[in-house]
Amino acid sequence: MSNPLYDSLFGVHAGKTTPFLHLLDGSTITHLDFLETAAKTANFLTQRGLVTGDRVAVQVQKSPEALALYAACAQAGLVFLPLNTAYTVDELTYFIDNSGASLIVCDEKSKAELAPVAQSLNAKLETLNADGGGSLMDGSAGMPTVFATVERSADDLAAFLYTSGTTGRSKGAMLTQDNLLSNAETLVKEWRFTDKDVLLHALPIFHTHGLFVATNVTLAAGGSMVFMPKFDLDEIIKHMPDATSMMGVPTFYTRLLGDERFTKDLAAHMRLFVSGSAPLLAETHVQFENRTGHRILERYGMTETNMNTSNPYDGERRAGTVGFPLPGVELKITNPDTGETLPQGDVGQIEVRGPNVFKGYWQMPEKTAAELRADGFFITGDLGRIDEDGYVHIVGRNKDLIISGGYNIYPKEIELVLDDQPGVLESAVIGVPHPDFGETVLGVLVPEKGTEPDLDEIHEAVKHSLARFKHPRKLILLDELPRNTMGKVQKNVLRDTYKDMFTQG
Ligand code: MCA
Ligand code: AMP
Repeated sequence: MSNPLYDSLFGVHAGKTTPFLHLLDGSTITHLDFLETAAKTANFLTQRGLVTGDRVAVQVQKSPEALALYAACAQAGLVFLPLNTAYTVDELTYFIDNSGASLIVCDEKSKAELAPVAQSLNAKLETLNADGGGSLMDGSAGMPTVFATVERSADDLAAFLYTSGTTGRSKGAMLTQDNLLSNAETLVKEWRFTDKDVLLHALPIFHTHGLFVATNVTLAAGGSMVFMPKFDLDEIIKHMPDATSMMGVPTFYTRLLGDERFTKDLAAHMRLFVSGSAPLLAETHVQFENRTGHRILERYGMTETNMNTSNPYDGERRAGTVGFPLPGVELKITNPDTGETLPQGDVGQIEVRGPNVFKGYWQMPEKTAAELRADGFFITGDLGRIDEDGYVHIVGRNKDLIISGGYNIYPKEIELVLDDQPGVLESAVIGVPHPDFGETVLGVLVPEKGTEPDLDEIHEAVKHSLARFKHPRKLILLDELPRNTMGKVQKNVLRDTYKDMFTQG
């Protein structure tokens, strides 16, 4: 094969006039239409001077054209770099600079702010709006509907996804064609996807879950998707009777359970609900089964590894566990200090190896070496154990991370901003339980002696630097942070003190 990812996910559907995307206005986009848009876009990108291996940084709303841009990058051998639409210009500047992107594709609304960034970093800029308008599609409109697929091998890079870290600076995870393709093909088999499947797609397409799991699995199976711009309870409920499957973060499921229109009858045509990206409470699992008769299938993955484990399709889907390692994925529990494998049943750090595991962090050899062992095992930073039946349980994290509504938030990144504010001596950012998002962000500030920081101004400063979902929902002033005898801040003490802040009353 000349380009495994393109050929297996997209090219394989050439000429098919069956639906690929069902849109909310009732219209349908066939595989043929979709691939023609992708080919036109690939022609345009190439004509704009992009060459194999160039990075394309994309911050756009979810649309069929945005998905076609992903296909176009695969076809033209470009590295697709999707970015959360919530990111601020400060955050974007770092990603564009660090990745050395040759092209930025953004919404018309961000153009004025991003044009100087593009110019200073020597990147081209095109626009793509939520309705498909903008210079990217204007430029592609007159292009040929066929494109000679660029040769790529399984080990070539297909995508970069930025993931934050405990030091505050984001790292570009380099994903190869095979990382994406092998995982999609495994999941199709494990979750029994076929060309009869209609997936409710309400996730964003700038992260692994919505793009490399939901979309790639549907493509690999030849199915179709009800393609929603975002999670909208009314639309989910409206379209569920026509669908067969849904993938979502736990917030999707708690929101569905909070709506009385969500009944056993409504879900009768569905064959599979998948949850991931954050822990699904055992309680949600049980309530869901009581309401619908379906057991949610929980799986576990990461940006760097795609999916690692899954509960079984046939067999017991055990609440509070993430199931078994996927075929081809090795998983072990090790001692975080020595790296030695621990006896079965002990809690330790989760390490994984397999064709799904990324190639390393872009231009960060030390960070790569710290997390990806020479023998191929990746240190996930999650803590877990394997029970006597082989089910993997995630029991905690060995990394300072908050997961809010499925989005990862690294406290360090927020603390760096808070520490810089006038009157702030130091800060600690923690995650506390939240009924909708699972966890939410709380900022604890210690004022400099004799000062009283202006909390409104601090909220404003954070707004300027960081994406909305990272903003502390509340800031609290404390005279000092709890510390252990080594002087290390005891975040567990803070988490315990404030654990009921958003869940009571
Ligand atoms: C929106 N807001 C959030 C979040 N989403 N704040 C914290 N955490 C969030 N996740 C902000 C909005 O900007 C808004 O701010 C306010 O919270 C309430 O917005 P709301 O309308 O309720 O939110 P929404 O638009 O309905 O979004 C909630 C959501 C969404 C549907 C849960 O966040 C979402 O689609 N999450 C999925 C994330 C995902 O795909 N993760 C996968 C990563 P204001 O009120 O000020 O306007 S991949 C991954 O983790 C690995 C690989 C894996 O295993 O999958
Ligand atoms: P990210 O790096 O943004 O892709 O997030 C990956 C992290 O999400 C993992 O390291 C886990 O901490 C968490 N995660 C993903 N799926 C699950 C799950 N099913 N249960 C608990 N945590 C999960």
